[in-house]
Amino acid sequence: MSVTAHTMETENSAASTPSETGTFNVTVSGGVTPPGPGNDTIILNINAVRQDGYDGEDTLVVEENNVDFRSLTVELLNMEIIDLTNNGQQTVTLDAASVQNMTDGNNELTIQGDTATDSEDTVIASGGWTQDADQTIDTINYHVFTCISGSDTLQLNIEEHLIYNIS
Ligand SMILES: [Ca+2]
Ligand SMILES: [Ca+2]
Ligand SMILES: [Ca+2]
Repeated sequence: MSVTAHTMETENSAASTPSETGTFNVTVSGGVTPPGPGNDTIILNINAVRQDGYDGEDTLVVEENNVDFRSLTVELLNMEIIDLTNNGQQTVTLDAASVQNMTDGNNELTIQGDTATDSEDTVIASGGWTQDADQTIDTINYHVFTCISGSDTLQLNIEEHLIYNIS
């Protein structure tokens, strides 16, 4: 990044020529590109007011051991994937409303995680889900559950070998 500074006359707003030289400290907030229209990876911040993935296939990384999405205060929007990979054995709890709220108009949420024996992550979902035929997405096999919510059909894809308790 190149930064050029000029002194400025307050009387007539004339900028100095040449520009001043010196040392500048420029802080770019967090050093992280904010989410936008592309495919973003976003770390869940349960203390945030809102985390929005916007367009694109956005991955919400969960680092906590146990997250109940039904009671989070952070408003999650336009997320497509919850990633439980790494961070040990984790459990996430969802219901129909939390899936509907955190996804975009497609109402489809995919959950990926650790599948090795003794380190499986767990997904708990309530709200009246029905299991459909498994689907393979990008060579990974998923158990597929759907739920009717008003005029919308929600879809939950859970990576094979995760522990799940869906009702
Ligand atoms: Ca998105
Ligand atoms: Ca995005
Ligand atoms: Ca994990």
